[in-house]
Amino acid sequence: MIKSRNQIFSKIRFDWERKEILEILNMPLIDLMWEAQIIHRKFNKYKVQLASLYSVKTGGCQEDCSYCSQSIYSSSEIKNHPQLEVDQVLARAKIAKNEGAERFCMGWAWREIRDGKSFNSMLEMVKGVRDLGMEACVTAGMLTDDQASKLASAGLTAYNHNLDTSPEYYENIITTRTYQDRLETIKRVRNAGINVCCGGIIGLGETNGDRASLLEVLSNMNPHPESVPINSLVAIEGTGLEDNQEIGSIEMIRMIATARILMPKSKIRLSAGREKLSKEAQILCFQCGANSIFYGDELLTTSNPSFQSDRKLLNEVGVSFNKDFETSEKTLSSL
Ligand code: SAM
Ligand code: DTB
Ligand code: SF4
Repeated sequence: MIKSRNQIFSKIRFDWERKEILEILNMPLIDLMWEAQIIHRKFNKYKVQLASLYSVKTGGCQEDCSYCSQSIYSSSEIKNHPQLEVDQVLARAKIAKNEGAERFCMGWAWREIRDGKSFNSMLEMVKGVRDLGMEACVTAGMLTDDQASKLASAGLTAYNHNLDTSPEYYENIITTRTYQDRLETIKRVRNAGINVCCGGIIGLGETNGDRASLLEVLSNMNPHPESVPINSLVAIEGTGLEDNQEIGSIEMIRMIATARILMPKSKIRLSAGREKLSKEAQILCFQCGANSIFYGDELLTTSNPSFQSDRKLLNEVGVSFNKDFETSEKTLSSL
């Protein structure tokens, strides 16, 4: 039986059970949103963090993640490129900052980080982003303790490594790297003193039970990940999941609200798939706990709402966000 509201709200917990999570996920929507809102108002202000994403190394990845256009197993037509130069990445970070982004997230289509020239450049990028006064996040696959410690010394704010789905459903999606590998990577990041950014994707063909199971793993991490990206599948042509059925916006709202209840203080990031959500659905996500978005016209290989339309939306919603931007003369596509 689901616990009373007071029990749910009384403290931050790290012992959530799958059964109770599933009950929360399946609550009448109107009650679920109310519960999530109370928690959100209690633990957080209505401020949305704007995080811009940039693909520093695109395509040619050896992993077989079946949703991903950057995997060598996909036939997606994307613009592959080797690692970009440090200056080009920092120029882009500056533009993102001028547009109001507080965090700059850099992505590498790698299975794991390898020592050498590319890693040294990654460290320079992290330092450069921090020198701009922004938070820096990297997502580049698995890493060693030594690499994590070097990233921490360079000033890295957060490392993104998603679990993607439940332990049970995982092998239907990825076979080249185990769930345990992912958990160990996250532990290394945590041990190095870097904030953990870890979430997943809905729309992979998983059940509600799998969603509860993913949330169980995340919410039993102590401390909770500082950021929890909730992506909905962008079904990209050429990937193994290109024909997956689109998920309904209410499923996204349920996932966000449940994540907010389980992890009251984490940044719950309404991530990939926002282009498919109506303005109203996004507003409901903010209302029940989403307090971060990917901000900028591009994700990694797919598009995202424009800076302008997001600023308009956030102003309409009345949540606070970093308004300290100068609209850049330069367009991002000119880079
Ligand atoms: N290669 C690194 C890794 O896998 O950790 C970093 C980049 S990878 C693209 C980061 C995350 O983006 C994935 O773990 C997945 O959760 C998300 N992602 C990738 N493609 C996606 C898609 N088509 N739809 C939704 N989320 C996606
Ligand atoms: C995350 O959870 N979502 C972002 C980021 N972390 C790296 C990536 C979304 C990728 C969407 C598909 C694409 O653009 O290729
Ligand atoms: Fe590679 Fe990351 Fe894409 Fe998986 S999600 S194929 S690890 S880039």
